[in-house]
Amino acid sequence: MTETAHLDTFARDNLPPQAALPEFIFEGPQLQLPPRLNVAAELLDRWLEQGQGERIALIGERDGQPFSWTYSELHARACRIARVLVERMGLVTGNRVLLRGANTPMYAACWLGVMKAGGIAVGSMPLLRERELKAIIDKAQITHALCDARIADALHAVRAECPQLRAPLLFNGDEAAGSLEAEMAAQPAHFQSVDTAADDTALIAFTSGTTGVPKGTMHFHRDVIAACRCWPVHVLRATAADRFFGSPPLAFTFGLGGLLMFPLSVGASVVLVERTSPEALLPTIERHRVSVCFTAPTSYRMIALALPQMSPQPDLSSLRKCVSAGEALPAATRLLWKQATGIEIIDGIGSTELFHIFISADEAHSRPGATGVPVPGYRACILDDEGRALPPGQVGRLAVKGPTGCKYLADERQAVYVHQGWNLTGDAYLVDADGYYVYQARTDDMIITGGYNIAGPEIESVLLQHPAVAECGVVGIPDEARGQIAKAFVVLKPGFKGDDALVKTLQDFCKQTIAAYKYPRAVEFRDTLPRTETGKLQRFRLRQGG
Ligand code: 3UK
Repeated sequence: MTETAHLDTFARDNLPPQAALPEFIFEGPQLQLPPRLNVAAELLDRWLEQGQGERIALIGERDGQPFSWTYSELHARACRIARVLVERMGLVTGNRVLLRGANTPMYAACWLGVMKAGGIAVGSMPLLRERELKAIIDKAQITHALCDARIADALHAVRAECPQLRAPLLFNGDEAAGSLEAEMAAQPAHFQSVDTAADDTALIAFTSGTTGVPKGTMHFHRDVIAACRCWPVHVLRATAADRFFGSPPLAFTFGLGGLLMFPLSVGASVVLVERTSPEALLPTIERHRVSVCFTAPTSYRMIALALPQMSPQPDLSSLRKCVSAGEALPAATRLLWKQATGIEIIDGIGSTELFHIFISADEAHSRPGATGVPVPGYRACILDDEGRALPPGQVGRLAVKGPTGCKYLADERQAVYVHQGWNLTGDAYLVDADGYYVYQARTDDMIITGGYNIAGPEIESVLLQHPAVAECGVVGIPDEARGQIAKAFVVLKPGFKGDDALVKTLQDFCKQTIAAYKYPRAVEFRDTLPRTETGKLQRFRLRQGG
């Protein structure tokens, strides 16, 4: 390890012990990184030094009116925020700064300001309530907070119980005295980015874990830069002329990479607006001539189903790349999107622990039903329960290593994610004869029925091909005779009636397409399915019947 630039050594003190870390590999000239590195210097300051400051960096909307900031303007704001943090809020390097807000240019400026000042950014999902917020503040020992004024309630409510947390500054509000913007106006617009070590922690991202205490994943400055040089360079291949947009929150590493780090790394522009529901995506793509879109599979499906009925048809001629991650992309959804827009989706599996996508395929190499192949820079294999590599065609645990990897903040569960140098993502996969990785299910979501293993998503991908099905989720529920049976929760398209006859039709449809033992023995119709803020189906809630 190089000498830390952090005066506050909390992050370094709470890294997993050396023996519990995954193996890191840095293959190829792109991944030979210098010992001192600052994300903001690399992704922001560099463009000004190269005379590119007048390019558009961020586009936002306020009261329905679009506005944009150039790289110079974004830089000036990040510098002022860094100054406010250091001079007005007493930040020392290595302090943790909570960031709260939906996707807006100010949130992005705050994130970059924290990097410049050598702080550690801790994003938090906007919808978190008091209890969840307090768990994060306690776990990461957060000292500072910058919060969107419109969602400050939960933070205010927990402040009294968080002794180390200083008074937060609020942004995107009325900009009155005491707001972050008012404080910024009183500071000069230059701030030399702190000369952080490549292995100083830049951010702590909390997993959207469904049970227990949330896990904080630590990422160094070098992790972010390494991620920018793997998937974006080899698979996405965007250019400075691209305009990015999508739904994942910047508090989620899928969004932080896809909608901030990756576009800045190529000098492109990003649209950061708050409304990112499926209905809101198309108008924004049209209005801002978006060329690269990031969202979850369910969002692509809902848009593709709605598109043919729209009149007039939206102008999507600017769109050229569509990225899907967060959960498996069913073949039926890939096909629907292609039919609706002509675009082949770029699927990729990533995780909070590895920062971003590590298995993927570009639009020319995609295969329906498969995620793709390891992204250059990463290696992957399939292991059995004893940690032995499995041959092609056999289902086992997905294991990955590369320049990034799991580093939980003071957490015993490090030993669950990392085994013998490999990151175990918790996914059951197989590799086909051509080396493509095919998702099966989360390892703890495999359904075991009458001695057979069934992956819920396989049944889902069949049901999604039926004309009556809008959305569905298949989970195992307890059954006296078989241990478990597969139960399908189905949302129907408008005009279809969920009756016994349709249950039978759907079951027969499954039996015709996949092995008969896999058909869902129970089918229930629902108006909606439970999903997380990032579009993931909450299977545990379906299993609980809720
Ligand atoms: C699942 C996928 C099949 C898989 C993420 C891109 O989702 C992200 O991070 P999380 O920590 O969840 C990780 C888990 O989600 N998953 C994600 N993408 C796919 N399963 N196909 C996919 N394409 O179970 C994985 O282990 O919330 C995704 C970039 C950054 C991210 N943090």
